Amino acid sequence: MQKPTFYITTPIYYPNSSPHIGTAYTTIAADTVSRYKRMRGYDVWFLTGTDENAQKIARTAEAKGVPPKEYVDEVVDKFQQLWRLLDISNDDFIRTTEERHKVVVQDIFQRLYDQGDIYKSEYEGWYCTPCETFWTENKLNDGKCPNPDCGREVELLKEESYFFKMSKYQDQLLQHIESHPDFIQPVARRNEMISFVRGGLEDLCVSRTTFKWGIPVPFNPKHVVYVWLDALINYVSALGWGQEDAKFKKYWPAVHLMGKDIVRFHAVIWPIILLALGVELPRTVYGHGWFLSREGGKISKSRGNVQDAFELIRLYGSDGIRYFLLKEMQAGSDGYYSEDALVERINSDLANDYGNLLSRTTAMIEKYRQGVVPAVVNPSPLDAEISVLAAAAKKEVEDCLDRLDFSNALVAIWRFIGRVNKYVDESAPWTLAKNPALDAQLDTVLYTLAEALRIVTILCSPFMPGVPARVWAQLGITAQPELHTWEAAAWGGFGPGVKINRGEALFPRIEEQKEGVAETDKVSQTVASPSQEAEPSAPAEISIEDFARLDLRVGKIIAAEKVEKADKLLKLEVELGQERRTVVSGIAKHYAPEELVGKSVVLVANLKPVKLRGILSQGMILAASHEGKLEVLTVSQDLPGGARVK
Ligand code: ME8
Repeated sequence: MQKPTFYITTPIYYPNSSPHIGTAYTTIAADTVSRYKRMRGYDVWFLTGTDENAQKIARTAEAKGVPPKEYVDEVVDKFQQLWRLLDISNDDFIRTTEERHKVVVQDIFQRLYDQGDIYKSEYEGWYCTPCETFWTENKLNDGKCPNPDCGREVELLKEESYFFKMSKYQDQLLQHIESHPDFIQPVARRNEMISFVRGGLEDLCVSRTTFKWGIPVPFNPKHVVYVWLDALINYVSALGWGQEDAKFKKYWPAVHLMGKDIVRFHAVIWPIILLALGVELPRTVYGHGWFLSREGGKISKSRGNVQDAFELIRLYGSDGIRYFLLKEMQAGSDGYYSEDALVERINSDLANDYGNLLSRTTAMIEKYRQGVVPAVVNPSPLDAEISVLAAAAKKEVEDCLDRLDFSNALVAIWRFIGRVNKYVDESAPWTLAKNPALDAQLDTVLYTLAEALRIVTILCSPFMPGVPARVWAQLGITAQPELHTWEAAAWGGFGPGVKINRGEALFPRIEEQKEGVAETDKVSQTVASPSQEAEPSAPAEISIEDFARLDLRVGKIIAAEKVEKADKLLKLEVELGQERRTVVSGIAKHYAPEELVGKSVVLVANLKPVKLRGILSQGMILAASHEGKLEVLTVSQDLPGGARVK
């Protein structure tokens, strides 16, 4: 039987600066739906890409003194790298500088012109280059861009332009919006759009003549196509519309996901282009809220409040970031981003609630049943309740994801996890284990825990794709993919007799040092501290296996600086082969930062990360100390960063 199809898109982002948490949110959200739909048996097409023919890109490139294409190639590469690091499973990545896109844009422009929907006239009015938007005088706010997130200077344009007859299709669009309640979501955006269209549409200027960067109008190459007309077409050009269009026939219509800032383009201009072409309208235009910073304001490059997304992934991992963003943005509202809130969520929801449930469960199965999942003999009403709640959680996740409500889907999963953690305490397996007469009861509890974890992990997999494989390994079911599918998230799938493999913490806690801890204590976490020099009482003997648990590596110090308001601490950037780490080290009294740069030191690379003065320190460099002197251990420059020290 043919699978049902599902086509989902993100906006194509402007590659005028590196991607950030805000841009990552939409892509992660689209990825989560894609993964979920695939698990539900859909044939999914997930498209993302970059919007390259913007005037602002030409200007940025010019300011940098590089040709625009060269400039975008470099930034697009960053987008693609970031999506890989975030486990984004897009099926295609369209760049509007590609030939396959250009031919469709030109074809559509020509068709609209030939049928009289595009006409030549003159544009006189204002233009906001950062927003790539035309504004009439009466819309301006104190002579500036009226977009509440922009407010920047606008430029006066007076040039020959082609116009698109938006007004002609206004009533048809309104009728469509009103008769299709799912077309624009959530409902607040739908209402905004209805009143916007009712207010009357003006014809749209769709070409520019004052610069060359862009797609030439096919019948008048003095003009380039207006970047928004060009950009919106990506959703069909990527499917080969009007060309080899089997893909278009298969997947169209789309679900378009985006931030609320650009709903108007997708819910008004884009459908009118499609109406004019006689193409079916998108299934849904969904406008989510913005990520705001705690200090206020949308997270955006222009506000200078973005954090390097690569750095965040390196520190906290893709799954933690995905979880945080999806949980924090409630459907229909804005979300707040702060690094402290991110760490808090990772520690409480992921490390404590989920990770701890796995480690408790595997520890007890190991301790009480030699690592073998027991069979259920006689479930109690409490066990039965857990199985009913698992089914309810699954249903709720499905309902939420069907309406793109990621946050509440996660709330439903975590409500279930919370209940299971409480069940452990209520059923007190450690007490049952003391009484052989209660063996069967203990078996049931242990089985219930393993099964609950299996189901939780299936439900989490669209949100955090890096997690399941690690849980399957610990539960001993890696080689049973039939137990990982969405349908398999039904109670009782876990066969008894499976041997588990207890492993590392699923989400290591990120330690934040509390204020008030003596500086020396902090320092002792990162380097042998001179203040702790007194010969320790002879350390206990360790085995070679114990020693092998240390991951010692050569690290090249590539940057060093003082940590503000901490006279003993230096912040070091250390290179370990492909990887870079930040290490906070208590050696500021012994080394000036510049003395360290270029040294190859020895790093304990698998030390649990710890936050010092708000900086996450990932490892400890070794140093020897004696009578107030301290020297970091160095190795010769011939050894590459990352080399093992044994
Ligand atoms: O608008 N919170 O590209 P863009 C949430 N090229 N989402 C955010 C965000 C934030 N703080 N900041 C950005 C464009 N986004 C056009 C699109 S589509 C045919 C052309 C996300 O690079 C959100 O999805 O400015 C927003 O709509 C998009 O990035 C804007 O990306």
